[in-house]
Amino acid sequence: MKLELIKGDITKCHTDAIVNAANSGLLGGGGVDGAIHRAGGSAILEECIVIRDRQGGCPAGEAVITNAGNLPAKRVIHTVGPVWKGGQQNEKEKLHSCYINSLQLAEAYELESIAFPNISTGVYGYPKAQAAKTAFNAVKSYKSSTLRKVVFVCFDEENYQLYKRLI
Ligand code: AR6
Repeated sequence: MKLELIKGDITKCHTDAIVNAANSGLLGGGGVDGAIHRAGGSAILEECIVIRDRQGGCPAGEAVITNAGNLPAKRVIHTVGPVWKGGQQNEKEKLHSCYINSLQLAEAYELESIAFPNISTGVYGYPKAQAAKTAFNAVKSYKSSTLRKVVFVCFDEENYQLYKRLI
């Protein structure tokens, strides 16, 4: 699996899947979630509603997959990061699971490339350096036979510099 780093807007990515940092309600929100639903259009939300009706939302650390509406990607994987509460509430394990479960879903759908935002490092307040290490370690340790490329998409300069050092 090739690892890439870019600075920019994940809605512009042409990878097979892009990952959304969603909330457990799955009905959209601010940050990258808002950007994805705005750019992708209502088809994504419609599928989120179906999933929500079926399983009642998505707990932190887990992931679900939908169409990608008008986005250049083929699929959106919605994962729910942990809210940072000081580090004693299994935040690290949950964040690690976000990456692993998203990769597993991409593999189950035979996707070859996936782009991740810096999950939990916005509204959810996860310290960026710690989140970057967890994200990087999770992806690095993942062995896949179908996935060829993983892209880390950093929106802000601080995250970009942190990932640059790791990669
Ligand atoms: N492309 C890539 N990354 C982005 C973009 C974008 N277009 N926009 C923001 N980011 P956040 P969270 C980065 O707050 O912390 C939502 O309301 C941003 O700089 O989007 O997991 C959800 O509905 C940051 O580094 O997600 C949830 O309620 C990273 O994306 C809640 O926020 C994550 O910031 C989730 O909080």
